[in-house]
Amino acid sequence: MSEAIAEVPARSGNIVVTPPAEPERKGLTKKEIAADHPTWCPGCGDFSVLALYFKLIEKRKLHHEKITTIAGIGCSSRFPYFVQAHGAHYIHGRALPFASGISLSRPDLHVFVFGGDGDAFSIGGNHFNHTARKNIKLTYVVMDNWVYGLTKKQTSPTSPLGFKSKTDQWGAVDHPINPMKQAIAAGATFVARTTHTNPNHVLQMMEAAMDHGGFSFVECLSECVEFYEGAFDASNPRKGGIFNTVPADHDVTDEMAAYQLAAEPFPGRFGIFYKATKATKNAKEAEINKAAMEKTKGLKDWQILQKSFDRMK
Ligand SMILES: Cc1ncc(C[n+]2csc(CCOP(=O)(O)OP(=O)(O)O)c2C)c(N)n1
Ligand code: SF4
Ligand SMILES: [Mg+2]
Repeated sequence: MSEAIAEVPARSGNIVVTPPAEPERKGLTKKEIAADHPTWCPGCGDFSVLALYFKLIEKRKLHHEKITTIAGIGCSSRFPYFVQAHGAHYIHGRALPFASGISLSRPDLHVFVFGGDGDAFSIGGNHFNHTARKNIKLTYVVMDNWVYGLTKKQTSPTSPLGFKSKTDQWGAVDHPINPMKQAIAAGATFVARTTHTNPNHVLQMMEAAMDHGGFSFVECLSECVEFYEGAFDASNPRKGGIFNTVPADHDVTDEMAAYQLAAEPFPGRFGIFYKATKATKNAKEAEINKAAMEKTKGLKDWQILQKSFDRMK
């Protein structure tokens, strides 16, 4: 029975039978979605990102069947293990193609992807660019610690010049990538930057990203206290640094202005750099599917298949 019909009181002789009201559904609490005790090192920045994800789920009353949490490999990518919800800890660098499949086949879900700088910009670099240009509806939070944490201190694509690691004992010689510039250039339609030391700001950025109708990317500075302690002190007022937000008059639709913000030297700016409205791959594919369904209406699967073979003759 449809909901519209159920709302009309049913008549049985002269007695009006009103169906019982549906109990109001409660949102999930942190206690319900927090899984195993996170195994990150004490003080790791990733803890605060996880706590704020729980807060987001609580605040927006997202239910289990409406969210999925995906990651690749790395300390940060252990994220889905610590969330008691649907999700997957996938292959190193391949979280985005996996999440894209989910987003395209289940447009009703909020698809969240979490990972690290190595996962996103080294092994998964290509996937990052292509997911961005396709504007697939999902939210990607990269917990950038400027190092490979899980494998114990190798140079990552965001490590600054001179960073001494197991792969660069005399200091990194390769120029680091700038995640914000790369995201804008690749065609991401929502590009924001935040840091784990400012919880309100992280929540604000994740919420805005979730509400964006397309590929949303958030770079979240997340300190690796074990292998790159103090990396982000210059952005933390509690450590004598400065937390500079995006200027109030910044036009988020202006791509060139977004590049200019991204080009500012560290600690740079925090907030939404760029936001554009563009058709998603989800919407375009849905149109194609609808047209194809219309064309083959009333036909059995085998008849559609036969038509394809006939065309090939
Ligand atoms: C195909 C493949 N290559 C290499 C590895 C080894 N590996 C695991 S995690 C990782 C880097 C993780 O760095 P990052 O993505 O920055 O995450 P973090 O641990 O810093 O959060 C590497 C190289 C792997 N698991 N699979
Ligand atoms: S090694 Fe670094 S990134 Fe990994 S859990 Fe420890 S502090 Fe966090
Ligand atoms: Mg890393």
